[in-house]
Amino acid sequence: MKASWDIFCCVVDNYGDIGVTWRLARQLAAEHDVAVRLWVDDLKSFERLWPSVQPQLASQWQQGVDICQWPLEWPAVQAADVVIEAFGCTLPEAYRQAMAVRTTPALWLNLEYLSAESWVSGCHGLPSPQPDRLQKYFFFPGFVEKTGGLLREGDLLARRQAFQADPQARRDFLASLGVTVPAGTRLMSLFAYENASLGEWLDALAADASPTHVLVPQGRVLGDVHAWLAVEALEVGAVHRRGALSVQVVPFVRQDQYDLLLWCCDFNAVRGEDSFVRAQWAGRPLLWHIYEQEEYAHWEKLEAFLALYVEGLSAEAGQALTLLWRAWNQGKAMGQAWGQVLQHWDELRANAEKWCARQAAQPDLATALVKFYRNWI
Ligand code: TRH
Repeated sequence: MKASWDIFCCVVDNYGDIGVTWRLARQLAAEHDVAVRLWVDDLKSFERLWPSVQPQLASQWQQGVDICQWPLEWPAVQAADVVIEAFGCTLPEAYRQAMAVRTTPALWLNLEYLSAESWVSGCHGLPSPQPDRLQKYFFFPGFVEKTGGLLREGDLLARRQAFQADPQARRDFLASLGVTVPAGTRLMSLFAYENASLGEWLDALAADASPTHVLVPQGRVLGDVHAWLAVEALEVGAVHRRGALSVQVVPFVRQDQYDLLLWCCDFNAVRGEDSFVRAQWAGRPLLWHIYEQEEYAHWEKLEAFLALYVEGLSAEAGQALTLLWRAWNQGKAMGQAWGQVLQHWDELRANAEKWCARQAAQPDLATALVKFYRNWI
């Protein structure tokens, strides 16, 4: 009989929580032959990422996953063999009791947020002692050995490479979004939170000698784009030109289509957790808008990632990228840092592929979870 897995997702805000858990659920069902149930407290946010989700349904099947609305009144269900509590969301008490009365114990995993900080490898896989003989462990995704790795579907990189080697596939996908990019134009995507640095970056792109086309999926940064363009309406599809820069708002696409958007671009600005990882698999240089935490805790995460990412770069290119990322995340001037990044463009592009290959040499997160379970049984 297939092992059963329950994944619990509480949407705190934005799309990262559901983005990560949905990706994991799909991959477990598709590649590891396990029965996956995904409990989600906000199906409306889910629908944005995956429009075939019907928010009014208490349960529904999508992509081989049993998706259940996490109800206020918890139903009597049997606890699964493996229980994933994503990002510290608290399990319903009745479900905890259902775990405690199983004849064979359930494996309970607390799937944590992604971080490159060095303490992560020391905490990954540690037990979290519980009363009533429940067995809970911390499971940390990560970029280095002794962590749980990153979400990566088995065929992801082969699909990405085939797509990037096929100019017609790129043109067709962009055309489906209403986008045409003249040859020789740098294509960039911009997915970010509100950001005070944006205006200066767009100024630099507009003043550049080479043309740039920026695609902005509908979302939180649009207010800053709108203010910079100083137009009355910012409609999806319309192209706004300023000097060497053209800016176009594109629809928020289905999660698997967002990969294609990243693969099409020469440079991707991303945010949070899931888009950040997907941009790394795109093999192209990126700019990360990190999710801000209390007491500036995100800053150490940012620096820890940068320290790893620049390892393969010359000191000058590493410095240029570091300055750009710091400026973007502090709302500081971007013009000079962007100019320096352009000077090291080819090196940054080659490093993005190297980084992707280095990460792909580690087991992916879904495989690592399955292995953890097998070793634990
Ligand atoms: O949306 P995010 O900012 O999400 C989060 C949450 O805020 C979370 O609480 C926080 O802890 C975490 O970040 C760090 O960014 P993220 O993680 O990149 O999630 C966005 C998802 O949206 C991702 O799965 C990709 C998807 N997406 C689409 O499906 N279509 C699109 O057009 C775009 C732009 C994104």
